[in-house]
Amino acid sequence: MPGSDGSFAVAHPNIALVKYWGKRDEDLVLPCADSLSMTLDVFPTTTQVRLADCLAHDVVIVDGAVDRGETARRVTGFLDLVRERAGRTERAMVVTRNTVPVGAGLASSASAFAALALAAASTYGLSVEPVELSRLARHGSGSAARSVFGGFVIWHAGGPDHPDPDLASYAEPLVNARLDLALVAVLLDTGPKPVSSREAMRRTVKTSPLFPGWLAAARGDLTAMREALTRGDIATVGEIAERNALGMHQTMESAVPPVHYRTPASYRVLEEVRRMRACGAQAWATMDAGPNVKVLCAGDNAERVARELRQLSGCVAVVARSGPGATLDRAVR
Ligand code: 2P0
Repeated sequence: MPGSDGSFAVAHPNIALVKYWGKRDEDLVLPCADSLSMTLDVFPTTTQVRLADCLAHDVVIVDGAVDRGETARRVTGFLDLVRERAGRTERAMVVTRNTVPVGAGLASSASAFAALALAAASTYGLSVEPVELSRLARHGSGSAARSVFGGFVIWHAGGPDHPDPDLASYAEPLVNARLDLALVAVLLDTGPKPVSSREAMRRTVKTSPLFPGWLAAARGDLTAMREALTRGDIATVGEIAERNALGMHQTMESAVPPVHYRTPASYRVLEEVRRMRACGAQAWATMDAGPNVKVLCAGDNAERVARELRQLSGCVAVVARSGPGATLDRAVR
């Protein structure tokens, strides 16, 4: 049971090796296809949810400042769902701290809504069983369903024919994966992005002529990725992840109007990664809804790849490895 300080939860971002791009149901946040990710050990979000019955509305404090904008609106919408399921009405004080640069395509909403889901479920008395929690976190932000778990994680889209599609779409750990994978995040620009990933996804699904082809390829990518992770085959993991991510960017760049997250600096890093590979290095690029490039490599090679990328790009490059799932943290105050 939460104490008078409510519940504190910690969650980490994840990086998709096979991307989630496109919803088939916006209200329930149901994706068009399964996706597969690795939860990271860097950039955690810590969130406290405390009941505040004296308040007329929820108060949301992000990184020390009261938010009255889009973030607060999304948090309140999520808490309304939690309250409805819990049969409760009390408003809450939500205090959250991010260490990931917000809005830079480094999955801040994944760690944010995974931490919020766990802290809110605990405070309002809902189940904190991980699969149920992943379904709940999904309503806040799709990718948050995956950050509930540590390591390699698959998020099931759920079949459209399932009698309860909400129940059918959840994340779970990939149990047979055996690969010491690391990621080097090259931070080119950590400012806010021009178009939200939610809007970019919507526009892509509606208007991109490339989307159906990418989606069909992504389904094959997922099967091949699972097999490669089980074999510990880093070259295949890297190749699939790179082509899946670049294909995703092509879909949004061909939307109407187009969404361009890749900047000249992103293209330079993508080119450096190809050059490193041509010289024999095992390194593959992936990108999300932002300009930053993340480079996948073997864990024992990560520091060397990061040094080289810092030299070539002149940018900050952060090494991330496999990290834990969301946890309740009673020590944080
Ligand atoms: C992913 N991204 O699989 C993909 C790849 C960005 C690019 O999940 O609308 O913030 O809240 O469900 O989870 C970012 O999308 O979107 C994302 P919503 P979310 O990691």
